[in-house]
Amino acid sequence: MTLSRSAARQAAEQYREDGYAVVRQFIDGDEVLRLRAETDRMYREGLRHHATWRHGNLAFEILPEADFGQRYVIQAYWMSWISAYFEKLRRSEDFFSLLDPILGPDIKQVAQQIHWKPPGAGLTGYRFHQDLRFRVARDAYCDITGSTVNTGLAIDPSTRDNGCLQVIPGSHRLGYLGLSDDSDGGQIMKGLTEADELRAAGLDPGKIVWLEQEPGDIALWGLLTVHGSLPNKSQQDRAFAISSYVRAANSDRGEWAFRNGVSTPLGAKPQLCKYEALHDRPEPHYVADKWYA
Ligand SMILES: O=C(O)CCC(=O)C(=O)O
Ligand SMILES: [Fe+2]
Repeated sequence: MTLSRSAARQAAEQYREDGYAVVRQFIDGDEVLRLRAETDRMYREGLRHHATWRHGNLAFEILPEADFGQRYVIQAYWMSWISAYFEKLRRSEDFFSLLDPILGPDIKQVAQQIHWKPPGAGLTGYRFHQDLRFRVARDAYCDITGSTVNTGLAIDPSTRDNGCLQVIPGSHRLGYLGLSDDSDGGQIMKGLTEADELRAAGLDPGKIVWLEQEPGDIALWGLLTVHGSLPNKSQQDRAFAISSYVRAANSDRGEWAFRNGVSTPLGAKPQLCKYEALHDRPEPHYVADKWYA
C-alpha cells in the first residue's frame, strides 16, 4: 500500500486529538515478509552476543543464559548500521507521507529500535510511562513534546496475549506525570503497574485501549501519551519496530531522515541521538549492567 494523503491527515488528526493513532496495513504483502525475514536476521545477529553489546548507536540488549537459563535478545537499537533494509525503511516514502502532516518536511530520527518479547523470557513488560522520561538532554530540543512523534510498526501480530501496546487516550494533555519513575529504581521493565498507581496520577484504568496490531499496522503516540505493555504470556513472539522522529529545526539530536522531504541516508559517523555516552566509548564493547537483578 502507498499511504494516501487523506489517510495520513486523518491519522495526524487522531494523534493530535487522542494522543495516539493507528494506520492499518501501513506496509503489506511481500513487504511484510521482507520485514519479518530481516527482523529474524537481526535476532540471530543479537544472539551472537553473550551480554548486552554496543557499537556507536548500534546495540543489542541481551538477557544472558547465566541469569535466564537461555539467551534472549529483547531489544536492538539502530539496526540501520548493519541492515540496508532497515536503513531504507526508516526514510521510506510511506514514512514521509505519515510524518509530514505532523512534523513538516525536515525530519530527524532520534530512536530506531526493535523490541522482542520472546516466549519464556519473562521480563518483557513495560510499565505505564511517558516517553519524555527517555529524553534526558532537554537542552538539545525546543518544544520537545510538540516536535516529536513515536511510531510502532508491528512485525509479528501484536495481541493482548503477547503484550500489545496499551495507551490511555487524552493522557497527552496532562503534562509529565512521573509514572514508574520511582518503582524498581525507575526500571520500566521490572514489575507491573498497579491500577492504583494510575488512579493516583489522575488516570482512569478503565480508559485503557489495547492496541492490537496485525503485521504491517503502525501506531503513533507522543512523548506525553501514557502507554505500556504487559509481558508475553503466549507462545508467539512479539517483534515491534519503534522509531522516534523530531522536527529537525527544533532538535540538535538525531540522524537525518528527510531534508526538505528528501530521503537522507546515514552519514559516515553516528550522530548523538538518545545515547549520551556515544562519543566516550565509540568502539564495540559489552555492557555489564544487570538492571534486571
Ligand atoms: O515495546 C513495547 O511494548 C513498549 C515499549 C515502550 O513503550 C518504550 O520502550 O518506551
Ligand atoms: Fe514507551
